[in-house]
Amino acid sequence: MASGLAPSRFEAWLKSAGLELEVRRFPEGTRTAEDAARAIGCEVGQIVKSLVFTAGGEAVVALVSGANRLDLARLAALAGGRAAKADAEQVRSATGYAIGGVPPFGHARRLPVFMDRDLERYGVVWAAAGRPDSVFPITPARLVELSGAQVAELA
Ligand code: 5CA
Repeated sequence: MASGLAPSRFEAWLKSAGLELEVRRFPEGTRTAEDAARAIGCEVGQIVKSLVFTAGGEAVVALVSGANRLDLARLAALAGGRAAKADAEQVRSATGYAIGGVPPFGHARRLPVFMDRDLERYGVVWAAAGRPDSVFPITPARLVELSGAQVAELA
């Protein structure tokens, strides 16, 4: 838990799930991958973008390296249906979190998750922790395990 501050909803969820992941808050903000990398002092490629799309009428999550642009056609092929970016309201209803703070797991509903294989290049990556000023470090292997992600070429 971030020191001196009440735990966020995502931190409370981590605790209830028995997961000991360290959430770090950066007052300067971690809203975008670039913001997060600057605040943390890591490579932008180490930032996990948790992007929500609809494919075949269903919400899906793509965990993409901050250095990459997602290839919609690749995601569509994996998810089985035409893929389109979810709007802010769809993101909130599917994940329970607002754009800029969407975590890679712990969503409001169980969603299919796909992970960019380029994230596996790093020993540690950083993902959003429910708020636009909060992130947590995790190994790619643990990220796959906890999100149930299918690892794929997404860039
Ligand atoms: N906290 C950071 C780093 S972990 C973060 O959440 N980055 S992110 O990339 O996962 O979330 C921002 C993404 O939300 C943008 O890359 C963009 O794809 C998406 N986004 C931003 N504005 C909108 C919008 N109005 N509608 C739909 N998606 C949006």
